[in-house]
Amino acid sequence: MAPGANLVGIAGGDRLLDGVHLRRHGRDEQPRELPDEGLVAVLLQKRGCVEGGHARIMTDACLRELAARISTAGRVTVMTGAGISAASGVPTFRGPGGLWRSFQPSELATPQAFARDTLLVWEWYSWRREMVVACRPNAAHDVLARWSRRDGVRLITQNVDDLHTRAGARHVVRLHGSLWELRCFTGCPAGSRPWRDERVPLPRLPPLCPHCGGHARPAVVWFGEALAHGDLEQALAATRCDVFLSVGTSAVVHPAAGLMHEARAHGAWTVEINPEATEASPDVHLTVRGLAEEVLPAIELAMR
Ligand code: BV8
Repeated sequence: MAPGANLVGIAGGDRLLDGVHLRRHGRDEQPRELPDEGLVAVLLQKRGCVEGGHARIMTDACLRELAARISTAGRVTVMTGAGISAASGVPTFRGPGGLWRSFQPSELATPQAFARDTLLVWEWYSWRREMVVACRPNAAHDVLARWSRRDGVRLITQNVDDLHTRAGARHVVRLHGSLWELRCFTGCPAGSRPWRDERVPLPRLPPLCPHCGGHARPAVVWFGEALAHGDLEQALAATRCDVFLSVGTSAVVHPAAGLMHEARAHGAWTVEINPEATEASPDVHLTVRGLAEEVLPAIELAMR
């Protein structure tokens, strides 16, 4: 790779994300083949040590530094969004073919939309269940499942696909609920506790509450609805950490998008892993422009 060339590369072949001059302090840094991992070239923008937007390729040294910070930290919190499930085949919300592309969130993911057209909303959730049931956790889910077994590691997700849990992750805080759980829409006492129903397709749409016979709804958090108190409490407690990793989220939806800022305010070193810039990019200490399913295994490898 010629010095000065524009590069943005990610393992598994180069893909031009954005052109960045490679020269830094006059020294060129070249990526090195990692055994069986192909070329891992992660563009690293390190706040405060990059001049004029110059970036450098994540060399082994940088990867090891990032890995060292994570392995030596007593408390590591990871928050994930739809991007972590992209490699599993689950469409993101705002990306190409994204869930929100053809529908406005407010059109479907709100209690008003459900009351207005219950069947339409259930057809949408049923479609998402049919899509997700055919997906498998990917390498990024697997790395976080292993990390979740370590003391001091907290895993928070905005995703409702339960792929973290299917990968074997422990203590996952599911901020926005689960596609695989239902609860009573009319709010009958017995039906207010979510029950799991993984049948695909559901025998009847809209499904009914087994307690009162009223309509059942997906046990997800819709826009305009409060997060479950316990989940938000756990998430806020997890912002008291040494390293906060934000993986695969556009950082647009609140209160989830506020957690990174909370963590930074508590003194955490904050890292974003995302192939694209997000609302959070200007505020994190470290941005790794890469795909979760490539970057997380590379970090884990460097932690060995
Ligand atoms: C509430 C469940 C109040 C349902 C979801 C402050 C400021 C502005 C607005 C608000 C605010 N506070 C509240 C609001 C309103 C609203 C909100 O945030 N609106 C946004 C749109 C501006 N928030 C709410 O309504 C929340 N509730 O505030 O209640 C309240 C309080 C008390 C009492 C009563 C009421 C509830 C929000 C939860 C909504 N439910 N999901 C369902 O899924 O059907 S949100 C849903 O969308 C997801 O769960 C997720 O949170 C969000 C999508 O975001 P991402 O996951 O980040 O996905 P996205 O596609 O955007 O980005 C993917 C990223 O991955 C991209 O950056 C891409 O580059 C990257 N990527 C792609 N491939 C990869 C990758 N990264 C790594 N590797 C790859 N391979």
